[in-house]
Amino acid sequence: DQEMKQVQRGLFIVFEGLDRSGKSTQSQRVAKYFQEELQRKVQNISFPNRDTKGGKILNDYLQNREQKLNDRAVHVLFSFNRWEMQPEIIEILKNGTNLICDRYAFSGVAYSAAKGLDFEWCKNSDRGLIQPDLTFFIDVKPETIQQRGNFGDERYERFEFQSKVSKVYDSFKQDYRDSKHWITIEGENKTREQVTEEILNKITAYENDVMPLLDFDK
Ligand code: T5A
Ligand code: NA
Repeated sequence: DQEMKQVQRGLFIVFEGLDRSGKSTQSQRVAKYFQEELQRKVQNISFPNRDTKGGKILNDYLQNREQKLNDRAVHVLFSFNRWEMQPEIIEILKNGTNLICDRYAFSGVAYSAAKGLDFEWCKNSDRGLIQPDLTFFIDVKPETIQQRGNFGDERYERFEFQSKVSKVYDSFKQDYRDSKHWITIEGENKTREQVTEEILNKITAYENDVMPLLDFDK
């Protein structure tokens, strides 16, 4: 029925990148722009969500208080943490609120594969999750993040390890170079403001191109 009004669902935007690459900074700046300049509904979330049951274990693990977990168990916990949040994510998007999410399934694969776990195996536990409309990969070198404040506080914040994670992200970059859902943002030698401007331009271009109506069954 043409008379029926469909709710335009919210955009699901994800930020990916190495530790300290500027994801939180950009998530917040983009959300602020949506809210204040565009008067659009927006919400921020991040993974891992350290407040859920699974998230508490992950927090202890990342802060080196939990030592016994093996790599596969950790991988599945990160994935579980995303599954826990699916109903809430769907609800937010259905209500027409735009959702800006700091890390998602790409992180799950990148960090676990960097430990040596099989790449395809790593993808399995996230299959079927709601897919983001846009994933922004903020591309910054391990050398750069190492110079940033507080690098080294958590488990994975070591130069060698971040270099391995960077290689996995590079393979995503290759695999998705022609996808309109993945956008690599060159993050070297740019101010926070310059990075935000590029991201906002990409979002506008995406929305002018395709903004699908609510459809979670695909
Ligand atoms: N993990 C996560 C997994 O192993 N598997 C998974 O499935 C998931 C979801 C915690 C860890 O968990 C791992 C990955 C992580 O190791 P996290 O809490 O997201 O994940 O940890 P971080 O990525 O380290 O979060 P950070 O807040 O530390 O990094 P951000 O958000 O990328 O960086 P941000 O914005 O806080 O900026 C860092 C610093 O750089 C400055 C900022 O002001 C800040 O000081 N900065 C810039 N400086 C110069 N130029 C710019 N353009 C800058 N932009 C920001
Ligand atoms: Na960190």
